[in-house]
Amino acid sequence: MNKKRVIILLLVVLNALLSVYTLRLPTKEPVVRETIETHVSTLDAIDQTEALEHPDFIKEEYVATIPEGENIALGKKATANSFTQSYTAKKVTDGIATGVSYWEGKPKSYPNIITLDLEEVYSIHTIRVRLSPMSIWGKRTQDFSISISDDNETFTEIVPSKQYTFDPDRGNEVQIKLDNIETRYVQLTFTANTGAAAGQIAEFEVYH
Ligand SMILES: [Ca+2]
Repeated sequence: MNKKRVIILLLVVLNALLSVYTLRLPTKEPVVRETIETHVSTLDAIDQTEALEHPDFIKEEYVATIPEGENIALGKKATANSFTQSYTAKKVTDGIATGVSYWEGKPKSYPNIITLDLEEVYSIHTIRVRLSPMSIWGKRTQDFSISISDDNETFTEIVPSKQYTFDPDRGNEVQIKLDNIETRYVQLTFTANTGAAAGQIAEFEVYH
């Protein structure tokens, strides 16, 4: 064996020894894992599903609930004691809640009274008062009472004046449940509106 071969053999042996040594080197992985696990256990992270469902993180998506039955006000005659510009009472029963299809009383002339004629006596269970759902119709409150009549002369108040909130994030509408009241005329008397100087309705719906 010449000198060159001896050197090569020694290098091969040295390389083999280095490989064995490297394989036997203690890995730091268990130590690191232990550290991480320790921290994770103390952090006790909030369950992701729970966090996503927390009301502070979620903006509830409003889904309108249409009252049961039929809107018997649709296409019926509505009259008011006042209106402004082109926003006449007949706009509240045309089935269009958006755009300029709304009634607005004369500004600063409360009460603004609007009366719906159902043309015959019906048993009604829900009144739905709507403004345009577009966000340009910002959140507001309107105060009104509800009265009924069979002859359009003598009215009986069935729901005293109350402040109702109209919020575009909630469909810009309010629904008032009634105990199956029989009537031909339904009247709303407005005394306040924080979004305008008079009562406003895009659609005045009555369900039976
Ligand atoms: Ca309308």
